[in-house]
Amino acid sequence: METTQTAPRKTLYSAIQPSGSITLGNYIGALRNFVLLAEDYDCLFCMADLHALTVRQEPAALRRNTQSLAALYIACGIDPEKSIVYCQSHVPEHAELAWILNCFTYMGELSRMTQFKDKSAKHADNINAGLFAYPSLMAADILLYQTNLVPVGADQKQHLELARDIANRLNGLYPGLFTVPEPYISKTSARIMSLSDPTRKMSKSDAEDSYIAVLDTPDVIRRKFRRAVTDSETEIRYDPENKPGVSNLLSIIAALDGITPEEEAVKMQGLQYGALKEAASESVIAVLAPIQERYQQLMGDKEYIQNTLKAGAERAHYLALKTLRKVYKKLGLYQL
Ligand code: ATP
Ligand code: LTN
Repeated sequence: METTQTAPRKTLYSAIQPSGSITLGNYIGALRNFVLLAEDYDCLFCMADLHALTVRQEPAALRRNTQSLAALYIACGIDPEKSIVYCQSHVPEHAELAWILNCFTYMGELSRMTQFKDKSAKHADNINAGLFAYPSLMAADILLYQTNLVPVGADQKQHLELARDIANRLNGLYPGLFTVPEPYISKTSARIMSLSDPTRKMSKSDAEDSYIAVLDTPDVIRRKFRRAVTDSETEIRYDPENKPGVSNLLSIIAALDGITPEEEAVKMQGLQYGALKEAASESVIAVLAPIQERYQQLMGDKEYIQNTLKAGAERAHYLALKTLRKVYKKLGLYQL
């Protein structure tokens, strides 16, 4: 008789901060890929609300953004029965392990992080210890679930490297404690740039006109693209160095078409910039329409969202507690 043995699936972990309206950059760079990854891996998708607190948040907005992000995860196609969708603050082990990891992370390492430098410059009046220790909380997120793979954008690579260093350091002292996570670099992940300054990445905590929100109406999307910064030439060419605005529009359309920006440039050759912007608007509107429809349905059923997050937190808590107990024991914390 034939026996079929299936290898255990690898664990994949990712998170998004509910720090504002989810942007087209978050969708193309993160959310969209999560759906495909969920087919091959055991996935946890987290709403990193504790991370969001490293920048001042308005309480009502933070609550609303967290609920909205949960609905968006599901509206984008993540199945919460298969993947674990949950909120970071609902699983207390994150903060507990973060403390432990803080005791094994050096000031020098944390001060080298470019996100810390960028965000300190942006929020000079609030350079708090949480912003500094952001990477050790992120390492805790990842290591709690003995994660194998972490899909990250270029902006998060340095943090993941640090998480690996911390895991290796602790494994050196206490063998077998953590799985050392690998970065998962998607072949199709594009970095989407700001519409008002295409040399900077599109970010949900910047001015509203600089980003397309996944929940923007078609009119707003058209208006934002019409105002997008391009250049004074007329030629459509993919050249991020010299033509960042036009290249960004090409990257957006290409990412949604599933081709390279260079191929997209060939398709769009001869068009005027106005027509290119219109093509970008229509592609984005078409992709977002079904997501927005599903989102509205989900937001109409708050009980479903709540129950889903409750079930997600329970599943996450079970796994997280297992790792935390092991850590406490190996480190010599007195167990009752
Ligand atoms: P904030 O502006 O609040 O710092 P953000 O918009 O940069 O947030 P994050 O919550 O830090 O978003 O990131 C969530 C995910 O989206 C990460 O995987 C990140 O790599 C990805 N991402 C964010 N912005 C972009 C972008 N412009 N292009 C592609 N991917 C992006
Ligand atoms: N810092 C991440 C969000 C995040 C994360 C994580 C990503 C928090 N915890 C764990 C991957 C794994 C960001 O994208 N800004």
